[in-house]
Amino acid sequence: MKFLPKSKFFKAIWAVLLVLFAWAIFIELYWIPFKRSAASPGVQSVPSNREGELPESLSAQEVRVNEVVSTRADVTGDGVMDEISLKLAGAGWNQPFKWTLSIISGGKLVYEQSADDAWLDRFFKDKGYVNDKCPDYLACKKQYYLEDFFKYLFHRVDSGKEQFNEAYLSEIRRVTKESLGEKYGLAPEEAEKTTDWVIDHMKSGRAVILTVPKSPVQSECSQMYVPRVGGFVTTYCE
Ligand SMILES: [Ca+2]
Repeated sequence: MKFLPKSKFFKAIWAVLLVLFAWAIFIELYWIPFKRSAASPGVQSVPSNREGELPESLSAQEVRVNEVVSTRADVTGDGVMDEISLKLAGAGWNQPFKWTLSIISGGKLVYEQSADDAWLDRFFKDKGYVNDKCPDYLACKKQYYLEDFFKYLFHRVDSGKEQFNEAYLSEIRRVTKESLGEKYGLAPEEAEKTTDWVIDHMKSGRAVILTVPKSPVQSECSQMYVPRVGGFVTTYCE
């Protein structure tokens, strides 16, 4: 190494140190804060709404559905409101749903049923499947799960309108007695007595019937809350 004259050598050292010092200040004051702000989602330069964070190809209906629709009504007949809720779950509004219907009475779970609606999902696009008014798959699907499901879930027995003829009554009697024995383990004599109460309750016009939809065009057997067993008993099947 060829040495520079002493004074020039020190000048060069000072110049290099000065440049390094200036560079360090620049890094500390400008570059590091700039990098931090670009990486942080909390700053204003990044959209703060949730849709802004989604990839462009993901539309609102593809976001995972985990929704609970609920209502209150006295369906057990004790004069106290019960909590009825339908929990919907699916990979998106354009994907099939699974649901769980539950009824809570006096803090106790008195009914729970789950279903996987994968088999019927494609029919929501068919005109007239839900009704004639909803225009497309998504609108019909929302109409069914968010409106119609609850609308037809319960009805009060209208003893003035329903045909309580002998054939109908004996079918209610047969189905109710069977359900009380199979589902709740009631002995035949006890099941018979409880069935009498069910028939009388229906004739009184105070009975509330639960009819869970299988699809927009089919439903499960009718059920009724029976205090004697603390749960819903099947009373009639179409
Ligand atoms: Ca109640």
